[in-house]
Amino acid sequence: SEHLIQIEPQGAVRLLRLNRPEALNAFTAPLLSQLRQALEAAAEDRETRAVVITGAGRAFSAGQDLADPHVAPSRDPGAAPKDIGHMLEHYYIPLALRLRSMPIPVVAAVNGVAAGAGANLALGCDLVVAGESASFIQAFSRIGLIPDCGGTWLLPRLVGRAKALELALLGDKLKAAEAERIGLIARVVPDAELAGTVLAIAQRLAAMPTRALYETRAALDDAMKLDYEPALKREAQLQSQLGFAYDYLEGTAAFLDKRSPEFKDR
Ligand code: T3D
Repeated sequence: SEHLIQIEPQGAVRLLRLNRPEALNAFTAPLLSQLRQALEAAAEDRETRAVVITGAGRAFSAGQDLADPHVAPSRDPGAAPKDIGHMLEHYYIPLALRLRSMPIPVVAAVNGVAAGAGANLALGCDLVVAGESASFIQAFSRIGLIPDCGGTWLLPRLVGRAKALELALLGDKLKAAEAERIGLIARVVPDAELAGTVLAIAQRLAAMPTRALYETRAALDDAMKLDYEPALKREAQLQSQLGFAYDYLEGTAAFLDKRSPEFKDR
């Protein structure tokens, strides 16, 4: 079948490129399932220690393919209405869950416009780096929908309720620099430097203690729903586990020996 996700291994980093450039990498069921499978394979491969997701061509992704006959409402008044909830249940939710529970860090390299579910796929990654010509659009309200692919959960956590509602209700295009300014994304870089910067970040992450990175994401997400004292206790619990792990032994030994650590846990 067609390679809608191009998989490009670069040492310990695996780059996944959304590959429907002629359709601005708009999502179809096959593309979404290939992306989920590519994440699954990266999670299972012990040699892979970081993932990059980017788009082929001028866009990151235009979100759901609105011309896809499987989801596009029929204009024939006699036709039975389609339940687009199935698309979420079978494709977007499994993808969003797989992304959010990856054992290794995932960096989004946003190379152009990221709209609708395309924006929220990027925002669900651990680090979001965008080229300066990139932009983010919560396009859903424009077509009568709500932010999906994690948007309702991610947006208020990333930028607070006021900005989340501004983005979600108005559905305006937000330039990368403004996205960085309001804390929606981590960093904006010149377009020509995007690929190199993201690869360097992913390579750095790949050399870091993977399990500690994984627990860091988990602890931050947990803390969002905990009071202060339970969050402190959760930190202690995770720290206790990590304290028994090889990477902590190696990290402290390397520090005291003034050498580079060689982490192994994953
Ligand atoms: O349905 C369900 O299953 C529920 C799930 C929903 C999840 C969602 O993601 S809903 C949101 C879907 N996405 C959008 O609403 C975004 C629609 N697209 C745009 O707003 C704009 O195209 C962009 C801002 C992304 C890019 O603008 P621009 O000016 O750079 O390009 P363009 O000229 O608008 O688009 C180029 C072509 O791509 C054009 O086709 P043409 O004229 O060359 O034949 C355009 O129609 C097509 N295109 C863009 N986005 C989509 C698309 N075709 C299908 N689906 C798209 N999402």
